[in-house]
Amino acid sequence: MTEDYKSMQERLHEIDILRPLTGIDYISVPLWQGAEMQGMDIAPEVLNRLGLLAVLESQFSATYYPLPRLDHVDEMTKYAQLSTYLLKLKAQVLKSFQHSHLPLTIGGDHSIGLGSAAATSEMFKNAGLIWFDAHGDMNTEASSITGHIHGMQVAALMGLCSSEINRVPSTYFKPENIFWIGSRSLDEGEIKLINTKHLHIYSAEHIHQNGMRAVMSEVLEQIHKQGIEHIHLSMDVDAIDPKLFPATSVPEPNGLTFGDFDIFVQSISGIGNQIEAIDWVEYNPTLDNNDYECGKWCVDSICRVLKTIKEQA
Ligand SMILES: [Mn+2]
Repeated sequence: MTEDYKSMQERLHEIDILRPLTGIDYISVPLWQGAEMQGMDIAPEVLNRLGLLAVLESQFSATYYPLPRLDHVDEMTKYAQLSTYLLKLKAQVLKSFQHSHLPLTIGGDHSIGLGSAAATSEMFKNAGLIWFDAHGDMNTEASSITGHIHGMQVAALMGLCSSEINRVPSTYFKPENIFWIGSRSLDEGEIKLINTKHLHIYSAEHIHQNGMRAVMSEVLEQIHKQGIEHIHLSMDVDAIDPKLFPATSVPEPNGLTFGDFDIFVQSISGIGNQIEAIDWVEYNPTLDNNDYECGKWCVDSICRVLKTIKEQA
């Protein structure tokens, strides 16, 4: 860790008034190595071609911080290499907080959530995390079948991993402060963890049975009960059903509908002023149709989420 980084940490802790937000920092992260599948790395570039950067600049006065590519990753040292990269993202997100800006991190694969949410947990006491995703992403090095980091980052955010990735956060999320929305593909090791730690899992099946509105009102009630005042929102597009949103690399059937997503966005407007950071990940333009319909939905949805927050801030 560099001296610069350390002194920035000290300065950050002196800042206690972060609202009102004074702007949005759009951080693009062309990372695919956390998923070990290419395609997601060009998501920011395609979304910008579809108007994302222009609309963020014109309607939200956003500033653009494109992160460089991570070119070569060695299988033997991948945890260390990815951790170094994710620490750079974390530093960038901390800088946004320092300027009272809202960091909007666009991936890339979902491993980027480790870098960005590590900044949120370090910055805000008792921070909460909403993990909108078809997957649990809470495997450890021991339980992961693939060894892909984009399935392990929440375990690292709780401090449960053993490799270098566990050192990306310096403050871990309390397991009870994490809320999984839309999960439906959980590995054996993850199910064990859910049962031993009594994690808040709101599966897609549970949402189908009870409705998104009821589920989100329960989530918001828990957030309030646990005294969580600062929330990191991590949005993986694969939470949506792949019949509706096919442009993602690890699709899982029986997902959420666009209607569920709309209700989700309406619901979080109730805590819009508590949302400190947003990730948007796992869109794979190479799997989109010729009209980039999924990409256009992403641009529109990102703006809707931001609008919800901006109106509350
Ligand atoms: Mn996922």
